[in-house]
Amino acid sequence: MRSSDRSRTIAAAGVLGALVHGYDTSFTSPSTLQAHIPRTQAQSGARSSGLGVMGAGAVAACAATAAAVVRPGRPAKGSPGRHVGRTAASALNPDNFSDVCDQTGVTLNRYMIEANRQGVVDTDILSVMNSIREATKVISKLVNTAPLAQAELLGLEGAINVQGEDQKKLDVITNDVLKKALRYTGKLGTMASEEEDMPVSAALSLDLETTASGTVLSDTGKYVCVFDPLDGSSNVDAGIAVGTIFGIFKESEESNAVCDLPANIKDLDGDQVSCLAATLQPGKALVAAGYVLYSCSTELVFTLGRGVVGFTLDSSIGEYVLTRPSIEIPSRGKIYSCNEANMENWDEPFQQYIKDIQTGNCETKNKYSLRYIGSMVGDVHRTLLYGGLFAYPADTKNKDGKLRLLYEAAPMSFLLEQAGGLAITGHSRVMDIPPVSVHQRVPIILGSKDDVEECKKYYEKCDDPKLKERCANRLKGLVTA
Ligand code: AFP
Repeated sequence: MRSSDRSRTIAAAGVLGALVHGYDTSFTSPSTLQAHIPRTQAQSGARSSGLGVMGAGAVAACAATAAAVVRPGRPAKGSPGRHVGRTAASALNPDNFSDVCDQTGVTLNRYMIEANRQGVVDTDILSVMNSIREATKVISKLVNTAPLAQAELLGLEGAINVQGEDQKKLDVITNDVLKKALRYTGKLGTMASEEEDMPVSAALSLDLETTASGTVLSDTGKYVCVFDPLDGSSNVDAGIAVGTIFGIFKESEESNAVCDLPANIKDLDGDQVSCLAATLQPGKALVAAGYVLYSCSTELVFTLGRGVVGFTLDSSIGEYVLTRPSIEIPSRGKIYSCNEANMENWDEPFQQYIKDIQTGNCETKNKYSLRYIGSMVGDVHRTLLYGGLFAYPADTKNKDGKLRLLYEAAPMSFLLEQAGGLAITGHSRVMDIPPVSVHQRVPIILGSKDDVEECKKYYEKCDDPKLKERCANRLKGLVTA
């Protein structure tokens, strides 16, 4: 647990991981990438205590929804995202759940209770996921009803967020919804959001003593949650798909590690330094990650480090219901997704790769189709289900691309790897990059394993030393972005 007097300073991020979190910061060749499987309680044989086979919440949900008659079915064979035979580290098998309510199917609550029973997650993660569930239901409602709400809700709030972008009211509101929901778990040590300039203690700047209901919040959190509450928000006025992205790290138990503080954060107080140290972990340290897509339907897709599962919000009962028990990305696709307007500025290998898949001058000889929403969650969701490739590569203007490592690229990479896909920056694996700042950007190319590997060959063939150096430096935590 963090305490305000704990003095932790931060080293150059390349060493930070090793010092603070104890993981391997060495270069991992993307050509030998394997799905990252974090140490879970299941893997260590530990088992958390507490909840029975069917929690009271799940029973109540079933009873309360007896009028609903459709039990969500499984995806048909060959349908997008169908499980195709994962063995190791696969998602929970809902066929083994006893007493599933015929009316609702497997709700998210029920699924998480089973995950806890099976030792995949502890009760703290359960609480954090409960908060994400409740907050994203509210965000779904806000997004869906935004055009009906007051006109000013759609407009600019007038503030500029920490990225220097116009901050829309919905950005602010959704950030608040998620932040408050997460704080009230009492299970988080630290939170970092796209909308905040620095990570914050989950207990700080909130009246610790008592909430409105008189509940005392505890500062016992051992997890760190990073999130982008409303990614793609510039699309929201046009009613185009947007999403929430989240990632959950575990706070290091070696919290007294002493590192050197980079000059630019010397003004931080002890708590801020602790929060920063807890937050700056590479993707391979994530214990859970996912997104919620607010579109024709509201889809929650996540990984607990054991495969990928998908839930759909059934608004008639206000519950997320399991609709994709195990998602595996096809090993090849026929769709690429990127902002092609940037093509002439892209790194040469990516330019060449795209030209070749456009014309069929590639391994499959297929001419790929372009689909691009400009909303990462929507574009990644389609890529996950249909296969192919989503990318926001580096270009001459943006040498680190546009997307944020901590709360966009890393969680999505974890998810993609858990679904059997890959995520690279060009030469290196996104999950291996130690962040040096909360809002650090990183180039990303993710998707079907064979497509990403084919794309990576273009980078390997390219002997541009500057490009190689940029990739290598990111892995060493030498990026200043
Ligand atoms: P906004 O949140 O400002 O709409 O940005 C969305 C985003 O971060 C990501 O969701 C998209 O993939 C990407 O930016 C789109 O960027 P371009 O508009 O440059 O293509």
